[in-house]
Amino acid sequence: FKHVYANTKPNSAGRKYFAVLLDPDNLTEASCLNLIALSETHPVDFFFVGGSLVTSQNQAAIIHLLKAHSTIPVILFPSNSQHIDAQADGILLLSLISGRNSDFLIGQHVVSAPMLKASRLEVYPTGYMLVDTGRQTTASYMSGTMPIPYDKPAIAACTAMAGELLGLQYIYMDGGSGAKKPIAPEMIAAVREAVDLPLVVGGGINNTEKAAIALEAGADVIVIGNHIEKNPGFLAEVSSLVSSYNVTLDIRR
Ligand code: 1GP
Repeated sequence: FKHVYANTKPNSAGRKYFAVLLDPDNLTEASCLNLIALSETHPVDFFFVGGSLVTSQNQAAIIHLLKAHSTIPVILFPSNSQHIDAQADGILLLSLISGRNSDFLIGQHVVSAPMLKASRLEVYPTGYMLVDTGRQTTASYMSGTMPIPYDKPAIAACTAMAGELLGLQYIYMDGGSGAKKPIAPEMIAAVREAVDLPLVVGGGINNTEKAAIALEAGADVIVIGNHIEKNPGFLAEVSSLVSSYNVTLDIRR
């Protein structure tokens, strides 16, 4: 994931990336192996593992499967410090900068710091911004924070700027898993314009048109979970879309 930082800074004309979000609660060994097999023929850049509320004990087994059967980097997307797992390659160290809950801004990080220092996990300091996409999401409820209003791109831009000034190295804009609609392209573009950091965008992307809109607006990494769980073939469609952007980029070079 560090090469995302290297390849996308300082503008959005860089390579695009595709991350598949695997929620341990919604996966079986068979469905996970199926996604791994699909990712052999349809490139995926990263597997993100986690969710805002993980109730099963599956996470370690899922990561084990991924590491045993795939070379795609496995990156933790943790809801709290309990979900740190040293089998993974890296971790999005999320500071929930859209919220005002100190536990998710710094508290969980204090608890995690010694574990992270002692592990070999690569740490990606990420400004995490929840955006209101029409209904309360698990992430917003569980974190006890108010998401950024859907039609307020300036708030999103200022929040991202503050994250950048504080030294965070990635911005993740999330409409929440299974969001009714994705984040508005105007907001993605405003954040893109405001900061030089790699921009990760996810939540509610359930067709290639929505994926293309997010990429066009300035997302460097798109994250898709829900719709791939329901329809694994969508992985192939998004993979082709992202590859087509990168082929065009290679031709331009
Ligand atoms: C949620 O950004 C991710 O945290 C992905 O959302 O599950 O809606 O694709 P979906």
